[in-house]
Amino acid sequence: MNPSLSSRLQSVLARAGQIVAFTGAGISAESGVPTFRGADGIWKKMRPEELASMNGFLANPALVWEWYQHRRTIIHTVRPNAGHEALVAMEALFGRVTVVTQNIDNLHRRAGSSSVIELHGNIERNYCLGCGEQYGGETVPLANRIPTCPRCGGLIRPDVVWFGEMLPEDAWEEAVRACGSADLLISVGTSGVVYPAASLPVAAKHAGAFLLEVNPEPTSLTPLADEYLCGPAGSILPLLVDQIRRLRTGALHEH
Ligand code: BV8
Ligand code: ZN
Repeated sequence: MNPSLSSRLQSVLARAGQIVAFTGAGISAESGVPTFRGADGIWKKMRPEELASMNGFLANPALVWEWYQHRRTIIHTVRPNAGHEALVAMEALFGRVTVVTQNIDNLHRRAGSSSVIELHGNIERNYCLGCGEQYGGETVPLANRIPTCPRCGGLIRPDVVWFGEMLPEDAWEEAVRACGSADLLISVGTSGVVYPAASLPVAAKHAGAFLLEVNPEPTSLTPLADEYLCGPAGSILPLLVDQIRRLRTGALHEH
């Protein structure tokens, strides 16, 4: 499959200065990380509110820790895929690609992206509910005892954004700035249903960005996209990089 890029997209790629890649769970799917809403979606088996919320955590911290440990185990066994790596290649071609990710799996950083904004935190980090002290991934439940803070005895929780929680202010501000000044926003692997993150591609488009969506299925964002490339990120993004290289060498004439 060779996505024939529209002449509009080709001209955007030929001169794009500010590129933002807005990513969701779908870009990590080919690494083997389950998405939330797909057929293998982790929310198929359990309700997100029970697990990815403060109430859920306080009601059953052991279950929530077990869920995050399960996801950490998966993430420690997987590697970034060709989709993550294509965004790194794009960064080399354009000098900078700002990755605004909803994912907590650290795969963009592991792939080598140098500008990653984590809207929903990072599963490798934890912090104390009592005093806010940060703890790393080595903090794990021992014999089902929930990790507590050696400083103040408070409960330690994963450093991720749960439902009903504010996004980290600095990450949000940085993401809004990047999306507001993007020439091209590539939305990859997100169903676009969780707010306020899902408002970012819309804001970018309204601020004048060319909105490109990469997803094997249409989403709520597709009607707004200037171009929709239907397919998995691991195939589409490397092809996009290949077309950019050919555009650069003139092998792909703009028509
Ligand atoms: C907040 C971290 C308030 C934790 C996550 C009603 C209407 C509107 C909003 C709300 C509402 N009720 C409640 C809300 C607010 C709520 C929300 O939006 N709920 C939704 C469900 C309706 N939002 C919040 O609570 C946020 N906070 O609003 O605070 C507030 C305001 C002021 C003051 C105080 C508080 C916080 C939300 C953050 C939740 N945390 N993750 C963790 O991971 O455990 S959300 C989680 O799901 C992800 O981070 C991501 O953001 C989100 C969506 O997932 P996606 O990444 O899109 O993945 P999904 O599975 O859905 O889709 C995968 C896609 O990939 C699919 O399209 C598929 O086709 C595609 N795909 C599959 N394979 C591939 C592929 N694409 C490419 N290649 C492939 N190979
Ligand atoms: Zn503490």
